[in-house]
Amino acid sequence: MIRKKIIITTGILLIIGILTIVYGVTKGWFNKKSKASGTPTVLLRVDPIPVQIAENNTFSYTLKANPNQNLNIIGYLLTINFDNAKVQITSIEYKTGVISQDLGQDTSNKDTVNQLGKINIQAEISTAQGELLLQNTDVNLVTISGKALITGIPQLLIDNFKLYQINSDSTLTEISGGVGEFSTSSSSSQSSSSGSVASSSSSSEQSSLSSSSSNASTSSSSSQESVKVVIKIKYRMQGVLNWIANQSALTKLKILKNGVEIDNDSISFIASLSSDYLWHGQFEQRLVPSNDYVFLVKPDKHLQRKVCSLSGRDSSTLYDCGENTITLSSNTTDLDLSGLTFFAGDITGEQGIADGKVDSLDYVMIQLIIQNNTGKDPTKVAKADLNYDGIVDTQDASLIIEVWQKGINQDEK
Ligand SMILES: [Ca+2]
Ligand SMILES: [Ca+2]
Repeated sequence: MIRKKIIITTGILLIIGILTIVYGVTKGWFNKKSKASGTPTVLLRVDPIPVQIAENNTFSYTLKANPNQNLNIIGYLLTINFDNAKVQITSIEYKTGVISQDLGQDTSNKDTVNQLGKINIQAEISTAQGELLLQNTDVNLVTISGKALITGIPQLLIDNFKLYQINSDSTLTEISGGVGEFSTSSSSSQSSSSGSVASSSSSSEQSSLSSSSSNASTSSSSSQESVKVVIKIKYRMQGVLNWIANQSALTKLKILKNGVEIDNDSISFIASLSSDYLWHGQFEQRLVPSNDYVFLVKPDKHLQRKVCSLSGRDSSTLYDCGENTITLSSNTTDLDLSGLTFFAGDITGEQGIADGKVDSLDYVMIQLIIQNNTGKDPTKVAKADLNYDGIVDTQDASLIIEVWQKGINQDEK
């Protein structure tokens, strides 16, 4: 009798226990950790950034993944498309995991790969517990080597990048990778890859309006005296289609005279958004009157543009000044750049600051803000609200895509 009671009691407790676990799983009790850390995102990039390769020369690129949080993966896949009339692949080595037999392709499939102009990468981790990718740390996935059949920049386009995470309850989560630099280069055959040229912005942000050009003026004053020039500037930012009062943007400026930067100190001024949707600002500088000036203007969060005339110009492509220069002679000069669009999106870079390129790092930063639902956080707005409407959202992300589609993704110099 007592034994029977114990069995029944144990049975009931067991059922309650199982029900509790089932309920807990459906309520996500055991999943709190991953919820709290936000949506996992993985950025894929190529190292080094492709540059021009001479005919018959070889190249070797490693695909590096960088997750925004620790991930325990059991596999990944991606597709790489290339122009088989321009490059041939000689080896495909898996650096993380091993090839999934009959699904992925490696060096043994290079004939098929070269025939089709397409590589299917599919890897699995051999251990059941998966492989840990550390937060904000590069991990090498695959190294692709090949040969250029004609001189040019090897264009390898990544598509369909996914990783598979194994969770603590043994379920799997599919994680889509961030937009890689490969795919950004697909939209701009000439300009993007050269975005690898380092553009170290060597500047103190707050040198403001003051005229600190004494070096330049004294050194050149032997031929001509410098005068104080006030330059009033107005310009347009991509995507700013609404007027919100009191919007301001730090704008950096470099002045070139006869192709040489006149001052080591960078100039910056604050531009304000007016109801004409143009940004207005002004600065003053001591300059020698001359006809060979060129300005480099870089508004906050935007790409730098090269300005070679006092009036605006069409802005659909990167600009070559040719022989054009600006003549500065009077004390007040209007620089009307309303015909020129400043392209949005340079908000970060590998060092965490704007780096003169609009690439996947900038895009991913915006996506993370959206995913973490922090688009109204004032620090995020200051950092990443590209269209100055007071929130970081998909419109800001779209502006970056738009820039890529135009094939413009770097500072003009
Ligand atoms: Ca950038
Ligand atoms: Ca916005």
